[in-house]
Amino acid sequence: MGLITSKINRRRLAGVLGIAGVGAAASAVAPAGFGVAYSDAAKAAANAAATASDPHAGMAAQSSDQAMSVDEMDKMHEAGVKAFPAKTAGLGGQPLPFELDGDVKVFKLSCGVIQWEYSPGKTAEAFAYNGVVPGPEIRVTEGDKVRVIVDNIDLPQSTAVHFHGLVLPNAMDGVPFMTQPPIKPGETFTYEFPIREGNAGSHMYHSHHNSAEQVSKGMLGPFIIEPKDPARRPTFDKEYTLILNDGPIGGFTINGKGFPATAPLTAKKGERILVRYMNEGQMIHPMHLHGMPQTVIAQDGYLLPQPYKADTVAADPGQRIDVLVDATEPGVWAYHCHILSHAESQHGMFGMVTALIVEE
Ligand SMILES: [Cu+2]
Repeated sequence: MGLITSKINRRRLAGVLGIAGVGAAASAVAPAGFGVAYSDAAKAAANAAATASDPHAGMAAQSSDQAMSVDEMDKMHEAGVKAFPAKTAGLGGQPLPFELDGDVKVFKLSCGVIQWEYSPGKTAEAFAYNGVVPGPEIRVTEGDKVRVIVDNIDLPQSTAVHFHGLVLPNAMDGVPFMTQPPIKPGETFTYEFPIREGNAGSHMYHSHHNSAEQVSKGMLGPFIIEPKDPARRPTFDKEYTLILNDGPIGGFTINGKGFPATAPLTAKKGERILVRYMNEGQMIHPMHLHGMPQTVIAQDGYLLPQPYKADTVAADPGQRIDVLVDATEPGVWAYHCHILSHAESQHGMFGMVTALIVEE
């Protein structure tokens, strides 16, 4: 009877804590009663949780020093916030210039391997377009004719580029063996297509070959289509694109960087900003802005029939969500993914954290 009770308690505890291995840890001290078992089990669970919350090696500063004092922990949290926004080498997502060939806008993307600094002093091997993560921003207008020349300069793999969200001819869809041969190392491929009316909005381009590795490692970028008639979109004073990713380069990142190397968003009081979330990762990322609501106006580039307000806006993998924020409240407002293990550890905030700074 006693044994059964103790088993149930351990199981219930494991269920509450969401940890599978708690029973074994508790059984080492089983006869001593629930209080002791709880204390030991809780410690074991805390240890397991600390380890489990760091799925990407080298991503966050989770380690085995569980005996951190209150002041030690606070100091690490403070240091992270004080370092924000921290300088790192490399800045992705900047506008890509084009050349005109007649009336065709010609963009060039090169593919290669780089070392990418995702957080101060921390680098990882990345597969990049034009040497940056995210790749540079391609921005065109409905009705444009577009050519994108992709040069696989020195990837150790073939690749192909898919223009995610664009309505284009099948042969330009960028799926090896389905619509085109793979672009082998040393080869180029030219994509050319018109930008259709009705396709305005926040889109993306990314690898569609060995994509779980190539996109995770940086082969992604924003593809923004302006409406031919700007009156068809809500107005705003400035805009930001936040590309979310999770994977081998820095774990949880916004625009290729993890906190404190993420860039803050800024606005003067009274300004309205547009934020384009683009989820290039493999997990959902509910982005929570403190202080002011977000008005969701578009999904995958398409304007919603009825915008709505929310304080936490999730983007599924592959989705783009556009929101407007009226910067009504001055101050430095935390802005982060609300899957907390994507944003904070016992060593402080990291990963998908930035801030909206509203100036008076
Ligand atoms: Cu997240």
